[in-house]
Amino acid sequence: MRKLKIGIICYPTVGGSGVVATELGKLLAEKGHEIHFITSSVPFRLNRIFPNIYFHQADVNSYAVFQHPPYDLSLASKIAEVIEKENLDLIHAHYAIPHAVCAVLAKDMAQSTIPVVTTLHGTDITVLGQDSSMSSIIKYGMDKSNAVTAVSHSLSEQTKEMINPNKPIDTIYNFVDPKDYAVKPRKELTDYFKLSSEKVVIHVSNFRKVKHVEDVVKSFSLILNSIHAKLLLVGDGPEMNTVIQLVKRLGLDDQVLFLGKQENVAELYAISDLKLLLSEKESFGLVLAEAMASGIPCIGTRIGGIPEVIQHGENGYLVDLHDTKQVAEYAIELFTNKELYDSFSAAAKRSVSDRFSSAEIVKQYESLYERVLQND
Ligand code: GMT
Repeated sequence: MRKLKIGIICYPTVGGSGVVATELGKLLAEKGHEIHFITSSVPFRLNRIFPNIYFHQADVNSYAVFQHPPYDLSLASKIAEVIEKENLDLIHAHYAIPHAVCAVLAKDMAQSTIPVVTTLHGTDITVLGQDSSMSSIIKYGMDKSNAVTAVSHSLSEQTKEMINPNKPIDTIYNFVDPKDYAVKPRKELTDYFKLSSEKVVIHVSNFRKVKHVEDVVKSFSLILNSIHAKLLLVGDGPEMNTVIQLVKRLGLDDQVLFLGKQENVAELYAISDLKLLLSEKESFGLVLAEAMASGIPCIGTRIGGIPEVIQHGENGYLVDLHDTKQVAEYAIELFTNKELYDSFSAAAKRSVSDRFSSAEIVKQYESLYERVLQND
């Protein structure tokens, strides 16, 4: 494929969509494309210098006359500037709103015909799409894009039902680079976090209400009736205080460790045995694929895109929302049957390399870029 100049618009902070956008940019750069991140700060996963990756900052200032800082407009102006100055071939916006809409506005400002590819990550559709005042601008962003992708079939279907866009939606799954998760357990971490007889259960999220971290703690407390274990809670967010209170109430202070936001989750997966993700909404659950790449079986809710990642009874288990008893039963089954555990662990790694490996998924994005450029 010919080498392209690609502008990537995403949220730069910790979060699945920012991770996917940044990792995609890095992998495309490794393949020789020139990548221009246009974001409000340096994406947090952009932790190495690449000669063909550029960063353009959209400054978001507060002005006394404006009640809210004009993020979207500053970003659109910056995108328009970069389209012209760098002579970009294509824009890839992550999130329909605001980013696809910003890209479309920028294209118009720059009087350009540059194609816009939009990737839907979930929250824009599953939360904002329910708000009728937002659904028409989401539809606008999608219809004005040259191609739209969603990170799971579930999200594609849900978007069609809720937004009814005129654009078809391609499903391109999220991805991980399996070699990033081939990490050996560090002895000092293992010694610090657990006794040798203990299993480690891990949960990673932004502690939003939809993640139901309380169900993770309740399930863990039931697991403790049969298994010596520790729970690592990684991340931070609005529900943190509620979770802290629950841990206290259940008398689990010594068994539950709050690690806050962490960047190097691969090292934590390397010392973990089981991952729980018990969300009410989840378009894909990138953290599941990350854990599976480390050989960690996962238990997740039968919600959104999770059943496309966890294959029930093969590499993990699916449960109904709030069914903490079932979570504990499955966890105990895995912890007490080594043969079963080992087969789930191997299947978890295999399913990531077969279905969610970065090398394969990046090719799918490149073919899509080629397609929109040919149709241009
Ligand atoms: O899960 C979140 O709250 C963060 C959100 C984001 O924008 O980063 O995650 C969404 O996008 C991820 C990457 O595509 C998906 O893996 C998550 O499942 C999705 N979150 C939800 O759908 C709630």
